[in-house]
Amino acid sequence: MSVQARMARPEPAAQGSQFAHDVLAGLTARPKRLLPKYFYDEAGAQLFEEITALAEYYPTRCELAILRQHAAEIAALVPDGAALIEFGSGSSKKARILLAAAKQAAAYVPVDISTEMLAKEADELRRDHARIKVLPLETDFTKPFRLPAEIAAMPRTGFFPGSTIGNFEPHEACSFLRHAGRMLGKGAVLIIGVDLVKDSKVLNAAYDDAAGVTARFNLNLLARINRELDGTFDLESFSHEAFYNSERHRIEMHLASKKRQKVRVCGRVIDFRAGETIHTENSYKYTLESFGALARGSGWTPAAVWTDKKKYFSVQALVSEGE
Ligand code: AVJ
Repeated sequence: MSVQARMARPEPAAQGSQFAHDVLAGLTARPKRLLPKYFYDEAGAQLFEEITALAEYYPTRCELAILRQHAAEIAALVPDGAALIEFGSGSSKKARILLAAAKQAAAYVPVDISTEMLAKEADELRRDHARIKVLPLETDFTKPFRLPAEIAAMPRTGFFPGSTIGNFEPHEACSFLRHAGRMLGKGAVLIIGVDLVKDSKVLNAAYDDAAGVTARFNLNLLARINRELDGTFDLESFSHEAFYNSERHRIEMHLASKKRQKVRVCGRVIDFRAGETIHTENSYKYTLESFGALARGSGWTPAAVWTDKKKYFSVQALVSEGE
């Protein structure tokens, strides 16, 4: 690889230091917290794939069913010669459904922080969709970023599946939607997956599965800190907790310390009380009304909503109102 090519992408050390910075800030805050975007190292991405296949984890199955059933209708919202920009593309499995139906699309821009997955999927997509320019972007989409110059003249359609928006606090979701609106342009469509409020038994089971896969996914964050930041977490002395907070309409995931203990991370000592938790994730659930209000308050007009039969999950089309 040329020096220039290497300079163009973020150095692993730079990413590590952002990770180190965020982890130390989170573990020295009260209450302790870690950012859910750090779940997805290689092991974490693999565990998340396992989660999506669990009987209790309905979101992926519901969303795929909605996308397959309404692919033609959704694809019809993509303008001729458009670039489809996906926020947090992962395996691009859902984008494949859209791209197969949206023959008029000219480019696909998967945006993700997980490099290996991004390069591998891009190669496969190029093979499967020769007519489409695949332009992967390795960046943290939770922060404003620049689109590739190749799509400057193309109309844009946003794609944000998976209910990843549920990881944001409502005010963060609002600022994300505003940035996306500015980036995609006035009149642009955003296709977004939004998980819906439902019976708390269904929600609790989805995030605390019988086989313990979600527990391993949650605990992997500590294993990652051990691996990458010289951490000394004993995974056996932390337990996975997940519950629906009905007042705040969100699943909360925590890692609870089973005892009073000290842990070292990056040379710093972190004290835990018995029972003290690290808050690792929120997964907000919306009603069609509450998400409509969030969208309208963030510069978008709801244009269409598709749900599964049980109304567990929704795929929504929003249109950008522009500045
Ligand atoms: C990828 C953020 C949509 O909130 O359902 C799954 C992550 N966490 N099980 C979700 C997750 C625990 C997932 N999102």
